[in-house]
Amino acid sequence: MTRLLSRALGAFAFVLICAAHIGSPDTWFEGNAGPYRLLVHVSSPGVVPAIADISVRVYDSAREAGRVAVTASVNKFDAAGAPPPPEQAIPVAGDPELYAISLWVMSGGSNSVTINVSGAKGAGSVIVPAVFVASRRLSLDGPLATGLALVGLVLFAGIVSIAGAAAREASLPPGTPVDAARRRRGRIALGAAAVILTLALLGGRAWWRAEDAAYRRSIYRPMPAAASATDSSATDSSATDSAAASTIELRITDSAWVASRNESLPPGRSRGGFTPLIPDHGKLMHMFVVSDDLRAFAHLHPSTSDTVIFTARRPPLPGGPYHVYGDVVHESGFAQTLTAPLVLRPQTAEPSSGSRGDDSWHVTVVPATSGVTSSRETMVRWDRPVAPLVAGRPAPLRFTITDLEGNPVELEPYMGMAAHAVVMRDDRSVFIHLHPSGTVPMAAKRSFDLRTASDTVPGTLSRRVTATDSAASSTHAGMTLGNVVSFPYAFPSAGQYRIWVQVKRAGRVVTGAFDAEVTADERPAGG
Ligand SMILES: [Cu+2]
Repeated sequence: MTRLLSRALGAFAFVLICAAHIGSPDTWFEGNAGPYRLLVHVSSPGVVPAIADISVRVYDSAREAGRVAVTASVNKFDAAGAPPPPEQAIPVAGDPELYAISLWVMSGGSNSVTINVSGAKGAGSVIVPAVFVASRRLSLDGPLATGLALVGLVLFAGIVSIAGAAAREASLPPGTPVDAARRRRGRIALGAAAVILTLALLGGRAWWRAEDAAYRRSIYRPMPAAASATDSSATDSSATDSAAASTIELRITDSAWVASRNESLPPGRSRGGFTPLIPDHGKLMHMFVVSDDLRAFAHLHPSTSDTVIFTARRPPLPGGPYHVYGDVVHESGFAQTLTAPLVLRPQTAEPSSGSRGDDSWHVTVVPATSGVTSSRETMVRWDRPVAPLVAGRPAPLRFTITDLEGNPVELEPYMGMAAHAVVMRDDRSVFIHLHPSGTVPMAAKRSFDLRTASDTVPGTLSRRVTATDSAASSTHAGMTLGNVVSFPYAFPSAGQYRIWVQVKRAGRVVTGAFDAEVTADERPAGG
């Protein structure tokens, strides 16, 4: 019985599988709501439905403390659905700029959090896309499971013996001896109660298992994908500029996705639950190719004709085991990272760092603790906080870009952004692509900003998002950028991380690589 119960109560606790960005499910967003600049953090509960904790930092609002009103609401990506009324966020004691609120997330997938701020400077609001997926399975284990199993055993024995005793002597006056017939009746009742209770427990177990199986099916996994590389037919490096250049290919193998692309469906019809892809910074996929020893890194933009096979030109990366990460954004604002292992064969061309158009790559030959950059003219310095990096605690990643003499340099937008960063844990359990605006892809934000109540047919919204994305990518002339870039973030877990930071200067992409050691949060859980 104990075995049955403990088995029914689950196998192991707290299995973290993955989320839209690998291993880093929280949303960070820095941007403006009307006259106020905000830093928004939305914690991902990892199960749906559940409560998400949201914190909003209203920059430079300390003087207005108590007079700034912050409200928030969670809204599922659903054009027909009416948004819920916003709820009031509570000022956090001890921090005059910080407001906190906990809101229910009722359905998984692409959601958004709308933040409204009003104060002396005026009022404004901002929509922050947030992907909520079931990424873990909570279950019972250890002392709690054993304790509950023991309680269950006692209850079982209690009910069975009460049933037996009731049938045997409930109708006898006190002190009357029990005869053989009553004894037999008692035993029959005892047996019957045991059989009925066992059947009820078996039924309960079947129900539990069905629920558990349904939940396991709802746990999010990115679309499966496979990566491969082709070598150019020619052996000399002069072939790298010909059509027969070596390529790296990522192919989505999700059967529902592939079927929806191959069959002649009306444009935009979605199958397999995913809406069509929309471009982010003008690209349908941002492909990152990272060697398993983290020394070689490439940020590529493959071309595709069917959104199933994505092909990029191979940069001069050294041979060895790699993993490919393909960041895509769906029309619904749902962002996911497709991943697949890849083995690159060594090439005759010497591995090197460089860039070609918007594609860039960086090969470090020494451990990257000090910030090795891919350029001989540009330095990227990490303005590391004095305090150690702690898992789960906000620590903006700030970098200063200078020339070799330490003078500030002029940055250019790299695909419409001041900077791009990739954060990866050395065991590949965390992979995330950050911008100074946070973890939210700009395309996801646009899909919420441009959505109207009439966008009920998949494909209509994506056309408008595509139009504004290409307009935004081509009109960043005159955009003023300092030489300091900062990414809002908190490392999700303790461990060894590598960070690649990418900026553009004088028409060339500069990549800096940094190592970070993140320690565990020593504070008690829930603090
Ligand atoms: Cu980027």
